[in-house]
Amino acid sequence: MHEGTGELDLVIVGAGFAGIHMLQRARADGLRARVYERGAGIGGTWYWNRYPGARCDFDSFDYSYEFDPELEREWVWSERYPSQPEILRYLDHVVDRYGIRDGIQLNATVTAARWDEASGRWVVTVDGAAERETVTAKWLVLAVGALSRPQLPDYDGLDDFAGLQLVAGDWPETEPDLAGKRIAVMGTGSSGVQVIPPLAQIAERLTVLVRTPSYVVPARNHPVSTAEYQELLVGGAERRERNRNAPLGVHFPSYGPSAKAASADEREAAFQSAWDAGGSAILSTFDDLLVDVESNELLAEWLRAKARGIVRDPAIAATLTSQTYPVGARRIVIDTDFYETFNRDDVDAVDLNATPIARFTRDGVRLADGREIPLDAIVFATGYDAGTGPILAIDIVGRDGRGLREAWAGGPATHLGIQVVGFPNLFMISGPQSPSIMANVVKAIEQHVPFLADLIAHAEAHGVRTVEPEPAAAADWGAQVDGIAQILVHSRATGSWYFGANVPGKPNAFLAYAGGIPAYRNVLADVEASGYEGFVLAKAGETSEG
Ligand code: NA7
Repeated sequence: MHEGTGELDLVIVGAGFAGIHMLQRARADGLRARVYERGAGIGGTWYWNRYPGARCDFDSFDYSYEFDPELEREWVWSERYPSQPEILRYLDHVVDRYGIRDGIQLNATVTAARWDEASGRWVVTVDGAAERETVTAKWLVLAVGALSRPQLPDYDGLDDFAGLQLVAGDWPETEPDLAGKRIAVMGTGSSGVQVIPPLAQIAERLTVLVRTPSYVVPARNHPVSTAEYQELLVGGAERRERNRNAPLGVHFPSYGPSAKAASADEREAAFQSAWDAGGSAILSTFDDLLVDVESNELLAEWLRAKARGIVRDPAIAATLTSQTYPVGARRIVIDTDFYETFNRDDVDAVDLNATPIARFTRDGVRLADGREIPLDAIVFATGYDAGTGPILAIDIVGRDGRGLREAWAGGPATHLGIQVVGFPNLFMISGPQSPSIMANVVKAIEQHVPFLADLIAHAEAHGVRTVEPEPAAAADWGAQVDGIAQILVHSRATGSWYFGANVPGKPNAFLAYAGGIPAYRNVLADVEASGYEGFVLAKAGETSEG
């Protein structure tokens, strides 16, 4: 179906995993839909994260769509974990396979969206490369990603720095020439841990600026031949089923209910087996690791000891193992040669807690103890304004002229992480208060897309003009989200981005539903089966308020 320019049924913001799947479903349902994408290519977060070493931390098979068995059968991944370029190739394939490329407008940033009560439509402002465009649509779906707005520090002197400033999550399309350069990397989350080893290989000198070290486990990435991948597909259905029943949306083996109740030998065997298998499986070795701080500390100390066993310089080892938060309370990080990289003579680590940055200078960075580190380039792997940031970057104005920035001044408030009271017909995919960052996000997306597509189809079939959550249902959902977060060890790391603490002025609120993928699926299924209980579906002339 071909759509005209100004009038659409559905506007989707973002051409990552979420927006592409939503467009594919919307087209299949016969909607006039279009995706607006800020980037010059598709891929969303994966488009921007093109830094050396960028790779997903879930296995390729688990990190791909399962909505179409034929798609699943015809695509062959070449490595255990998909690299950033391969993910882009996969998404390109998906877009071509479903013939939806003409529904995606690139270099098109949605800057504002205003609800027009009279027409019952969203008026969406799109800033293109050359011109500003306005489109209207009955339905607006934000598929903007949870980790798509990099958060950068603000140090004195950064403007004076004469070298290159690079951002992991906004890496230049033309690969910068970093060979033989003196480089610093700031940040040791997933992005920093991935970018550090390849940069160390080409830099003259690499300095890692560490404030909060991660718990790091080996990825054990390896090539996968076509024959091996096809063999894996034979067991694909069972694997999908196991994943469906796993909180993260990816199944990992459990060795027992409680780490602290297990014997030292049992613990050692379980932890070592997960360490050898690679990936984040280690967090699932015992069922209480994310809820019992004593059990958690047993794993945390085991991981610190592993790191100390690899990193030869005791001072650097101490810096990289100074975690004071429970393992898993921030994202566990999987690596290839991260700790080993610090055994190179040309790589150093600075503990910013002991020696903070005083300022940047023209030639590098000056530390509080007066030490100057001369630099040609600094790489910021300093994280994201997660969850709410990409949504609030758009000036969204709902019913009665009320802005979303105002509505969320105290933190995100949603129903099911899908809709906000006062913002009819506006939906989020993997938004705040949904599983999103607490799950394999592709699986979280595959929960939202069919739910939203079915809801829109139901509304269209029944002459519904507006869909909006009931305030009581939304309040109840917010309480559930907070309640679950309190049970987890995450509540002991309120200084993390999961709580918004990495962004100055951001309200302290847990950003995701942590009840897991299976529980969330049941919630969505019940809502759909009940005829959308918790939502007000109003026909023309009816009100959807309260
Ligand atoms: P993360 O996980 O938010 O990591 C960002 C890191 O940057 C973290 O260690 C921060 O420590 C550090 N940071 C932030 N600001 C500074 C300053 N000013 N100085 C030193 N260090 C700083 O982001 P990633 O991009 O690595 O990973 C995001 C997700 O991508 C990840 O969860 C995976 O899902 C994939 P801080 O906590 O601020 O002390």
